[in-house]
Amino acid sequence: MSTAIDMKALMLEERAKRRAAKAAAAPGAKDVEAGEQRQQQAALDAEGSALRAARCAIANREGFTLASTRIAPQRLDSAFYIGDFLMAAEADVVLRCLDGPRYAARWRGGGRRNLNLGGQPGELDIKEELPDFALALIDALVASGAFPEAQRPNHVLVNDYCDGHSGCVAHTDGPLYSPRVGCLSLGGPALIELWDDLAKGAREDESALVAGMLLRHCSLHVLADDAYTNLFHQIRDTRRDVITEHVVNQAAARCAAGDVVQRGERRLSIVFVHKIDESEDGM
Ligand SMILES: O=C(O)CCC(=O)C(=O)O
Repeated sequence: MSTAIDMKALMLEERAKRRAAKAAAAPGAKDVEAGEQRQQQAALDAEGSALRAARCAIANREGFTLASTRIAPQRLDSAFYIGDFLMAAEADVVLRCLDGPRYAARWRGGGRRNLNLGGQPGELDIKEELPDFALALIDALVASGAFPEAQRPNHVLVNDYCDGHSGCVAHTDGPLYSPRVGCLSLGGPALIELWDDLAKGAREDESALVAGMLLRHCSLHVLADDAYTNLFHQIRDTRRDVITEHVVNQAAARCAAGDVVQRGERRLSIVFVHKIDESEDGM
C-alpha cells in the first residue's frame, strides 16, 4: 500500500472546491431577475404613494359635484358619467402599477383577464390591504362625492380586456355590495348598455334598452341605487360599437348618433365597490 501523497489530485480537488464556492457566491440569473423586479416594484410603489399624496385631479377640482354629471332624468337619475375623472398622467401611473411585477402572477383569465384587490368578492372580512395607487383612486372617489364616506370602497376588481373585442354579459353586481359601483375606464373606448329586462336584452328587444354610455379613457361611471339594483349592464363582444340615440352621454363622451367607434387593443376597467360586512347588514 502506498502512503505517498498524490499532490496533483489534491490540487485538482482544491481547485474544484474553490470553483464551486465561487459559483455559489455569484448571483444566478434568477437572483438578478428577482432583484430587478424588487427594484421595479419599489419604484412603482413610490409612484403609487406620490399619486395618493398629490390627490387625483378630480379630488382637487373646486366646485365639482357628482349631480352635475348625472346622465339623464327618470330611470337614470342614479347613473353618472364623468369624462375626465383622471388626468392622462395619473392614468399612466395606475396602468404601470397594474402591469408591475407584484400582480404578474395574480391575473386570471385570457381575452378578459381579471385581478381582485382587497380579497375575493365573497370574503367579507377584508384580507388584503389595498395598494396606494388604489387608495389614491378611492380617496378621489370619496372626495368627488361618487361614494359617501360611509360606503368608502373596500374592494377593487380590475378587468383587462386585452384582445380588443371582449366584453361582459348582462348582469347586476348583486347584494354583496352596497348598491353603488364606480368604474374607471382606461385604454380604448367601449359602449356599456343598461337593460331593464334580462330576457328581453338577450332577445335584443330594444323596448328594454334603457340607455348606452360610451366609456372613454380616464372616465368614471357610477351606477347607484335603482340603476345598481335593477338595471343589467353589459358590454358587447365586438371590435366596433355603434352609437345610437340610446347613448345618453354623447356630449361628454364626444360622440354622436351614427358614429361607429373602434375598440382599442386594450381596455381596462377598475371597478370599485363597498363589500357589506356582517356588522353593516345587521346579521
Ligand atoms: O368593464 C366594465 O366597464 C364593466 C365591468 C363589470 O361590469 C364588472 O366587472 O362587473
